Amino acid sequence: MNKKIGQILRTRIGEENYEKLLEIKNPKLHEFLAVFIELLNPSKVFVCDDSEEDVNFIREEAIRNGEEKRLALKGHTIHFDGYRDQARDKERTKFLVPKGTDLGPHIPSTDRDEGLKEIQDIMKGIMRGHTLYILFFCLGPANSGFSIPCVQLTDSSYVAHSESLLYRKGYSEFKRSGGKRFLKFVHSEGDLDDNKTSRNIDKRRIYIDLENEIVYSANMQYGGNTLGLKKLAMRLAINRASREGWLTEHMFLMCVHGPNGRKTYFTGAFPSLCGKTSTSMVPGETIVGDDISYLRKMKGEIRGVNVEKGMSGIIMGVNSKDDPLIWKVLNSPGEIIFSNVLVTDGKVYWTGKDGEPPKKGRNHSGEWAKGKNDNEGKEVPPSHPNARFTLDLKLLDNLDPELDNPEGVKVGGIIYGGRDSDTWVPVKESFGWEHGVVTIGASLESETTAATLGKTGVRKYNPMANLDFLSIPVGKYIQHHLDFSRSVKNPPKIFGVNYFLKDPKGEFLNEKTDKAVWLKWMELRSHGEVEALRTPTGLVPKYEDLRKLFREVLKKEYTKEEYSEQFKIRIPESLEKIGRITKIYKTEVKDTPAIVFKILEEQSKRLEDARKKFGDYVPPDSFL
Ligand code: SPV
Ligand code: MN
Repeated sequence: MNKKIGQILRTRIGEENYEKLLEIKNPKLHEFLAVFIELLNPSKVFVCDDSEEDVNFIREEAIRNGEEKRLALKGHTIHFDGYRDQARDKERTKFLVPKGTDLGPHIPSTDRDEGLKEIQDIMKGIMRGHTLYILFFCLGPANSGFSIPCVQLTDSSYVAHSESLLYRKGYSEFKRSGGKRFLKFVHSEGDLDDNKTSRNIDKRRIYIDLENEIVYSANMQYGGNTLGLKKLAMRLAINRASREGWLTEHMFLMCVHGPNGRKTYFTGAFPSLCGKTSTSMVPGETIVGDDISYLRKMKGEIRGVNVEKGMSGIIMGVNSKDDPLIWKVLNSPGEIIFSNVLVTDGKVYWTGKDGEPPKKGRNHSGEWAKGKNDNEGKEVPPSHPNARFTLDLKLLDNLDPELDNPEGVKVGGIIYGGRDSDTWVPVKESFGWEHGVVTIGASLESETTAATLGKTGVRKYNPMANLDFLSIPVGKYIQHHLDFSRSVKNPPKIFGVNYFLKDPKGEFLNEKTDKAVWLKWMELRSHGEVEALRTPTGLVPKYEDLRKLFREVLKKEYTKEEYSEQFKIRIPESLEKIGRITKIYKTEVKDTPAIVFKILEEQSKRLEDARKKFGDYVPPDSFL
């Protein structure tokens, strides 16, 4: 170790912590730590290795500091984020870019030099009186072609505890490999108020320095803003992946079990609150991950891994009927952090849980009773719509055995889904890779819900459900997807799903449990074992195949009327959608690849032709 750096570390962190760092032979790491310890100026430092003893210390710290409180069931704890710190803070999240860099209007950025100065001023001395936890993790399975070592600095024991559930341990990986090209995350919750929530709201910032691969996050606690390895690392990894020819995606990874014990793995990208976690947890199938995947070309195949090893899922709406697997886990002892739900006498309640809501308790707004209004006169629900549960996947009975396979799993299909009340059919397959990338992935939209601020039912463009995290221009990202399957003999099929179709009265046309059937159909399609109907917008199931699957999977009679209504091709809405998407690519995405327009135009032409022949709304059987 460099002498000066060694001296700084030794005097600031104590002999025991220093010994732990000496085991890692990486001068860049030592320098990074010394620089930031001087900047943050914590009163204490704790270097966490992979031992159970150290992880337990973090767990206990969260209780001692009051950032988490124990609940009635063993292992369960509750954490509250500030009332205005309940979701990803898009406004204050920015990429730091050198002068003259243009990432386009969808990707917020600010001048790198100014941004660095601003955030370093905010973070100067921010940890006075706090303990700094230094944590090592590995994104993706350890010791594999997918692994990315990471170091997290944080003064929040809640953040540290959450990450110990969500990410693979990395201290041994750093010792083994030196942690070459590691990603760096620097977080401070800043001053806390009496409720243990961040006080200095005006100084909240998330600044992403792509050049040094450092993310700064200050004066906030909500996981999406603070858990460095989640969406902050994802932004860095998207950038790296685009330079190295692989993909970082906002995707679950799951196994769909086909006939005769066949296992087919699917990834799926959905914007928040569109059923991503619940799809990956469909009964009968097995889960590898519910949020972020890395995909790489290996041995002529596309292979994927779960970047994480835990789950931080939305709890709203989880009930015993629709989500039996997660329901059981949430109601059993085990290590689970609940956030922003209602707590009454040590028991938790969330919107949509079985049973009656309690009349009072404590939630993200403080003491709560039914009818409570916030400062703006808005009624405070018992739990926040974005309230979450965080756990290690090993708590799940349906965990797939391939989670830690260093070579990942072969991806047999890719699914995109959004919240769409009137256009897409419940499930369809693209004509091929490019058609899928353009008309499904890059055309993804989702309607806003009551869970997000602003008007409901507004369609938001969200290519690959990844718009919030893109660290390269949108056109470049799409080109990268188009190129990705080159040199792969049988690339995964691309599917689009829509769980949110409504009838004219506004009632959903499908049950939540129907997705189990769509998954089985996609599994069969990915092996060419059922036929499909060729419509202008893609390949859709045949009635007989779905009828059989509904009987087998859900023991339900699926009628021809339901099928015809759900799978009719809605030509006016489909054309309007192409119009909206084309406009965005023409006016807002300067670097749109030309093939995007070509494929969208061809789709319009097919729809126009079908309209001439069959009218506006075309039952699927017309395409027999
Ligand atoms: C999402 O919003 O997509 C999440 C939760 O998975 S967060 O950690 O906020 O990103
Ligand atoms: Mn997510």
